[in-house]
Amino acid sequence: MKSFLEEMVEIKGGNNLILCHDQADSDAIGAAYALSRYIGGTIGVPQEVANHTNRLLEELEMTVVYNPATCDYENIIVVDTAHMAQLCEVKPIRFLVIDHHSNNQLVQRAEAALYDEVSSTSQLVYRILKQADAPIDRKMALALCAGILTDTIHFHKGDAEAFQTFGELLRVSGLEYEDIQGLYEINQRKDRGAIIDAALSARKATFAGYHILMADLETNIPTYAARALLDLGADASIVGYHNGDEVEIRMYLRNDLQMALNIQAIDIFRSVSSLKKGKTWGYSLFAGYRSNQGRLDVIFDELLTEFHRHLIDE
Ligand SMILES: [Mn+2]
Repeated sequence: MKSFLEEMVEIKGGNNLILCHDQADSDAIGAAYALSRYIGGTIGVPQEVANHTNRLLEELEMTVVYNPATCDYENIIVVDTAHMAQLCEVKPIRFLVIDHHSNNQLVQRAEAALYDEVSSTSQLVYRILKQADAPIDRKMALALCAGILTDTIHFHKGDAEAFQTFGELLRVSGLEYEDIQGLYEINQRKDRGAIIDAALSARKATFAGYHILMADLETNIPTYAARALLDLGADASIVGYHNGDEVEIRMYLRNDLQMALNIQAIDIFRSVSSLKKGKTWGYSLFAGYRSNQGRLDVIFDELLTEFHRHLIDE
């Protein structure tokens, strides 16, 4: 049997599509970018890239093709994706997979897979590049480091390989930690003020000893604010942004709360009826929601009920 590296060598320079999940995050984008620099090809995203990834896209000066036609490509490599549903209407028939999520349902159907439940897909792409002895330049290193930094929630968690790979990438590229951190920092004093206001006016509920913080925000940076509330000590941080008809919500869970809930962050969003009108996405520790209708107070109440149900009632 061919190794995964041999598969990559075989399609190198071919008509390749590297396909990310919808709401592609920095790990999907970073892994796809670095892989594309080795094997060549187009980077595809079903509908949208996650907002927080915009600065990384700018730095990498990369082009993403939205809603790519799978029939236009000879080889399709799906990255950082666990379920077909995450690919929306872009459903490849023959494909390869590189992923790290638990319960991956694409691996079985893939023609070949590099699958390991490590901290990020970017680590797995780094393994390929290293085995291939491929040169890694500054942008490739930035892409992979960005994937590792965000999938470990800025090293709130992370396996030894995540730290080691991150360190090796800094060393070979001459990047500094601040270069990657800077991609996700809020530089505007006004925006930092909005996050501080959100934290100070947050609603706190404690169930079974777990602290759940909920806040709304006037500026459309809920992912940053949710991470700030997590840093503050929340076990679950939920931040909403509301503007006219537009509603955006982001939630982070700390690992031990997720284990206690025994349900993924994304599944909490899916089980709340007021979130059925919009679009939900995410994975075990993070969930996002977007809609053009909805009331944050109603949604927050329902989310709290859901936490209560899992932590107290069951
Ligand atoms: Mn990932």
